Amino acid sequence: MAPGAVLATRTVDRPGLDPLGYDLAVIVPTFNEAANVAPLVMALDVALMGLRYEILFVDDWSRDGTPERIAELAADRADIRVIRRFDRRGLSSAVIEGMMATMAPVVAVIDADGQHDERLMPRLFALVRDGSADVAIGSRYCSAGSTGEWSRARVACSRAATRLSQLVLSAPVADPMSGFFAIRRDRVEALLPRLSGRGFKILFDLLTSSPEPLRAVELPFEFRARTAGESKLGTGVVLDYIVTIADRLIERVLPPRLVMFGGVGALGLGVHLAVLRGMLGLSGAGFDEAQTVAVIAAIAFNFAINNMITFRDRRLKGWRLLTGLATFYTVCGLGALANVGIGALLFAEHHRWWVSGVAGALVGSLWNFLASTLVTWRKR
Ligand SMILES: Nc1nc2c(ncn2[C@@H]2O[C@H](COP(=O)(O)OP(=O)(O)O)[C@@H](O)[C@H]2O)c(=O)[nH]1
Ligand SMILES: [Mg+2]
Repeated sequence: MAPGAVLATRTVDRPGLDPLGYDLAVIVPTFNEAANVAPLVMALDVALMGLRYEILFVDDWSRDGTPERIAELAADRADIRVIRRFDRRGLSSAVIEGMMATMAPVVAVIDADGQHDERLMPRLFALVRDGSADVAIGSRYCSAGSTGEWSRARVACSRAATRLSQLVLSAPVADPMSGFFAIRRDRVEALLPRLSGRGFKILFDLLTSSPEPLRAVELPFEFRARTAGESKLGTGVVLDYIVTIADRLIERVLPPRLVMFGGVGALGLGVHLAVLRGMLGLSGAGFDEAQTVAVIAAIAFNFAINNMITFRDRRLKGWRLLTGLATFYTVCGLGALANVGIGALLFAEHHRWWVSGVAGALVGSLWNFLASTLVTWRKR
């Protein structure tokens, strides 16, 4: 055998095994789909014949009898389950919670309303199981795909959204908004801390949160009309989608840690003012003393919150808290000097007072962020 052949077999990376023996978990998010769940289960049973699969509904407290219908279906079957969530809505988070509640190596998502062609699912599943793809997508736009009986306006909207999404996708995907796909569970698990979990486009969330592009394969299918019930996606969802894209764009330009550090700094300013006000009002202290105490308190506050949130993955504990606080005071002290220095320099060059002030503060804050990342919360 050629050496290359050995290497090839060794590098095929397949998803693992489920201790319960399922190959596939089908996640079905539901909200008021009472009339649709039984036909869906029937259709899945036909389409997936020969596979070991479980069907996992995630219902957000439907009041139309959906969970009761599911309970009837599940009465004599261990492979049908329902997770019920109270007082929460959200397609993405429902799907994520469903994926986390199974040990099957491959998870697939499908609408409850019959719009997705379940006959495609065995092929989506096979692509992922064989290691040919990390995620296999049932796509509404590929050459032979179709949008069925969608209204014209909705098709236009959906196309525009897809085009917009290409801005933040690392690899081109024709239908990144699809709600019909199969994915390796271990990939989802690795991405969990990065998912926004907000909104309704879980596939988009997964694709854009992966540092290395997921290997995606798309198969076209004809998007059918809803069987019963009504669509839950209204204008709120569009807004949500725009926020999600903006989120990802900002994240690409500004590291999330820097944004968080800035946010904590803004809170710290609030602490500073509160302490200053308190000192001046209560103890009748002079301004200089009050200001000094306020600075000390605000820096300690920033340290504590940054340690808890911004740098939670490098959190300092025990005696390191003390040395960390000491280095943070030093860093912020130098930052303040830089702040004053830059401000004075610009002001001396006849820049406006507020331009000088803002520039000083920006440089000082940036210094604080960089220096504390490298010193106080350095990687160990
Ligand atoms: N658990 C849960 N499911 C939802 C929610 N919103 C929609 N769904 C389900 O997600 C699937 C897609 O929603 P649908 O209204 O059909 O969206 P459309 O196909 O884009 O019109 C359906 O199975 C819905 O029942 C939600 O907030 N929570
Ligand atoms: Mg639908």
